[in-house]
Amino acid sequence: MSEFKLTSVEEFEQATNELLENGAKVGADAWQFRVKNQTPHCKFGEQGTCCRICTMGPCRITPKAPRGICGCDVHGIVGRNFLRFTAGGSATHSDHGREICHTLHEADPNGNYKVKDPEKLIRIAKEWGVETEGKDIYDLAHEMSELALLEYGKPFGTQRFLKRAPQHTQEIWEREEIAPRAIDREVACSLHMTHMGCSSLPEALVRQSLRSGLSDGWGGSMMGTEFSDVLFGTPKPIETEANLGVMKEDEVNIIVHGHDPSLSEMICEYADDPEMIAYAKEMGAKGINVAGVCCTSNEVAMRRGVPMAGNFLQQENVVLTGACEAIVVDVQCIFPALGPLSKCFHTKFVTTSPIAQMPDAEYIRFNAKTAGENAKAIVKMAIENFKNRKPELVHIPHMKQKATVGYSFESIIKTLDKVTNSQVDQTGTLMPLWQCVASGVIRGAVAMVGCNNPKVRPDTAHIELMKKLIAHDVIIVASGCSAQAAARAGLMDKRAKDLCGAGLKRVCELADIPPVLHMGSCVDISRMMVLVAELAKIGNVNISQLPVVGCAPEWMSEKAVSIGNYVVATGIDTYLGVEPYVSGSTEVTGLLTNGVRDWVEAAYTVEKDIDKLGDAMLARIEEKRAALGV
Ligand code: BF8
Ligand code: SF4
Repeated sequence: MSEFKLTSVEEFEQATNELLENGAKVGADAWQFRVKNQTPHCKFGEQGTCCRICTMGPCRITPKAPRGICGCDVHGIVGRNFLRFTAGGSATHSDHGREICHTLHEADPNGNYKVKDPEKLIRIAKEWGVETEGKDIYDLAHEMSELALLEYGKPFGTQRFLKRAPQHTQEIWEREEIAPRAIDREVACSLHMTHMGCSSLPEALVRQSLRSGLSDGWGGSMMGTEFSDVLFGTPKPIETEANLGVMKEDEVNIIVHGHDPSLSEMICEYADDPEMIAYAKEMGAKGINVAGVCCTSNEVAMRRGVPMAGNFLQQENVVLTGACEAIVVDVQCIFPALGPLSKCFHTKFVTTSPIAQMPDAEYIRFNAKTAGENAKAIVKMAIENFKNRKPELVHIPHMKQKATVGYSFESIIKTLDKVTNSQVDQTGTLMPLWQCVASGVIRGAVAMVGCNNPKVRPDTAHIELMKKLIAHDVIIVASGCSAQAAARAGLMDKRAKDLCGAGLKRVCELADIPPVLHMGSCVDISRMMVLVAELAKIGNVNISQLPVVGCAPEWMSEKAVSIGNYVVATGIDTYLGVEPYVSGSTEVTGLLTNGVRDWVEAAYTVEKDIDKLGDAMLARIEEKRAALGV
């Protein structure tokens, strides 16, 4: 086995620079250039102090003009903007979850989508009090999908999955009136509250932000994760590779990008089809290579071992290799830049969802009923495009790392079963993990999540923080683009255990795991919620007492704010490396970084200095340990 070495951010950047040079030959634009045109950013926007929710405005708050025309002050304006930002994220994740529920409704033993994890379906049905005995699994799937879809619009009650939380957490949610009702209702209510002439009280706006976030994390996202597992299989540890070097010079490269696995799963099926492979060979390629970008990549990596080409700020890079026959997208985090960029090369930019339609794309509308033929048409289009490659423009940076991914909650439990050495039977529980934490062998855990953002040197914050944390015996669970940064650097290679402190290293050896566990896409942060809930129950403590924190050091999207809100509202302190647009209001900032602690036992910390951010997390973990007396 070759010697193990992490790939450095400098090496990432070197590869990117070469690709930008490649792009320059054909006049390609890239985010690196557009950032220059957009900085400095608008101060009102940055601070959240511009209101444009009615046409008496836009109103901008300055010392000379402290109120909008309607009389709203800066705290109301900033609070409303923050709530709208959250609602955008909550709607997005949850609508993805809804699509999955609709796909479940289409599940058919002879159709495009099957039930791959019937046990999980039965488990959730029992949890929801649905009769399972003697029922055909597909009838049950349809019944469950209808119940799940009702979670979006039911007139009464709160989210079914809230019952998964410890009693104490549920009581907080009730007491603070933030237990989310129907998912769509929380989004609509947020828009209603922020309409001209409704709420301008920061407390009310921040409270609804938490509630709307919770409707995502313990509602829409959880639905997305759970029913994706039912349809496509619950992830198990699997080997894969990450970084642009996974693209292949002599094969048809199809890049899947976006979030909804209903599309990417089908593309993978057809890319494996012998008929398609034979066709690719006929067209002069050695085979078909599917690789992913963003969360879709996480989905198919976790379930199929499909390699991860890159994360958010690498999406243009895959086209700049000149070796991408098709980049196939569904929804979210897709740069509209891919349209014009693909025109500089031979690449087909294929949009598939009415939710994400863009100029300069080939639109092949994808839906559950016609998924098979749609996917086949897309794969065929990519194959036929192979001959259009311009060899002089092909440049694939030969840089990749091995990664073990697929750590769903269920597979973490199974992994722990292998290492249980106690006299008492702990099979199927988190007791071994709790014992590692309580004894101090592992000091704590950090959930590393979120995006890239040009405001942070891409991937540095993710990678440097992870290196620092594991060296201090803090285990990492990662998702989204953070997980991909880790994989590309090599932190999901089991050999990265050598970078850990002695305690975590021992745990990695015993359990045969890497120190950074890939838990999936951003909707899969719901898996992390289940993990902390169960850990708190087994340790007989409150979630807020666990030496666990969340961190999004390079976040950019509305979804990330929705996530932050539900993580905080679940009782987990959350550390951000990029400022949300709230600095214009001392009241909103004060609530988010401190005041909400009185409601939900956790709050935000914002720190742009990465080293200090890491120190703050380590200090918090040690504080929690001391308070617990462990
Ligand atoms: O949902 S981490 S850049 S890809 S928003 Fe987007 Fe951010 Fe990546 Fe997935 Ni999540
Ligand atoms: Fe201005 Fe008030 Fe209208 Fe906002 S709601 S744009 S602050 S008048």
